[in-house]
Amino acid sequence: MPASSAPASGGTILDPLPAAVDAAERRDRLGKIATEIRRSVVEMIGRARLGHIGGDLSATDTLATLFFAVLKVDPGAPTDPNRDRLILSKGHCSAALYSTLSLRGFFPTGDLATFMQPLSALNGHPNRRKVPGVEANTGPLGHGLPIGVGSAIAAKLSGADWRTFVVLGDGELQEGSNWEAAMCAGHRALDSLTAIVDRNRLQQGARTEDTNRLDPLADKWRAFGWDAVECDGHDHQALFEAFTAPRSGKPVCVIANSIKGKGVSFIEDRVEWHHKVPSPEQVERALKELAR
Ligand SMILES: Cc1ncc(C[n+]2csc(CCOP(=O)(O)OP(=O)(O)O)c2C)c(N)n1
Repeated sequence: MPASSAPASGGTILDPLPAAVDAAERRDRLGKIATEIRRSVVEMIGRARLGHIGGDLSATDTLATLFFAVLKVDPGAPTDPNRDRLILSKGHCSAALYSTLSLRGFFPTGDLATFMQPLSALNGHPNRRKVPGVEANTGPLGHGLPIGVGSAIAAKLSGADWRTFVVLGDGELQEGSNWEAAMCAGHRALDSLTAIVDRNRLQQGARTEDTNRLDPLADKWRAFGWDAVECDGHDHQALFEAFTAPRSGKPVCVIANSIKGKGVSFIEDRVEWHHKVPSPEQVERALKELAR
C-alpha cells in the first residue's frame, strides 16, 4: 500500500504526493495509487452488478495523476473558491471518480460499498449536490466541456489563477457540443482550461474509427485554436508533465492514449466490456492481476 493515513470518518485515505518528488518516485507512488483505484472499481462494479468497467479502468491513471499530484484541492474544503476544478465529462465512469475522491479523502471509503444502491449518493452518474468533490452533474455525453469553458471564463473574468480540467471520452467527441465549446475556448484564449481525451479508441459497441473517424485528432484541436499534445495515458510521469506544462496563452488538449480496461487482461481492449459486469470468479481473477 502507498503512504496512507486513517481519516476520522473511517476507511483509508492515501496521501497526495509532495511537490518535490522526482520522476521515478512519482511514477512509483502514482502507480500504486492507481492500482488501489482499479481494485476499488472492480469491487464496486462486482458488488453492484452494474457499471462501466472498461472506461473506468482506462481513465484511472489520468484521475490518479490529477487528484494526487496536480490539482490544488482540499478534501476538507471541497467548495473552496480557489480550488482547481475537475469535471468528469464521461460521467458513466463514476466508479473511478468515486474511488479516487474517496481514497483522496473527500468522503469515507466505506461509502463505496453503497455504489448504485437505492438512496446512495453514489449514483451511476455523478451528482455535484450529493458527492463532495464532484464539480458537475454529467452522464449525458457532451456537457462537460461546455461547463468547463464556463468555468474557465469565470476564472478569467475574476482574475483568478485556478484551473479547470475536463476528462472526455473519445467516443464522446462525436457530440457536436464539444466542438462548439472548443471553438469558444480557442476564441477566448482560455489557457486555464485543459481537456483530456481518454483516447482508448473504443466507444459503446464499436471502435471510434469505425463509427465516426476522429483522427487526425490533435490537428482538429489545433484548428480550433488549442495546443494539443499526445502522451501515453497510463504513464503517470508523462501525464504529469502534460498537465503541468507552463501556460501558453491557449487552452490545452491532452490526448491520453489509453487501453480500455487497462490492468485486467481479459477486459483490455474488448468492446463488450464497455458495461459488462464481471462474475464473482472474474472479480477474483481481476483482483489477482491487480496485486498490490
Ligand atoms: C448523449 C448521450 N448519448 C448516449 C449515451 C450512452 N453512452 C454512455 S457511454 C457511451 C459511449 C461513450 O464512449 P466513450 O466516450 O469513448 O467512453 P469510454 O469508451 O471511454 O467509456 C454511450 C454512447 C450517453 N450517456 N449520452
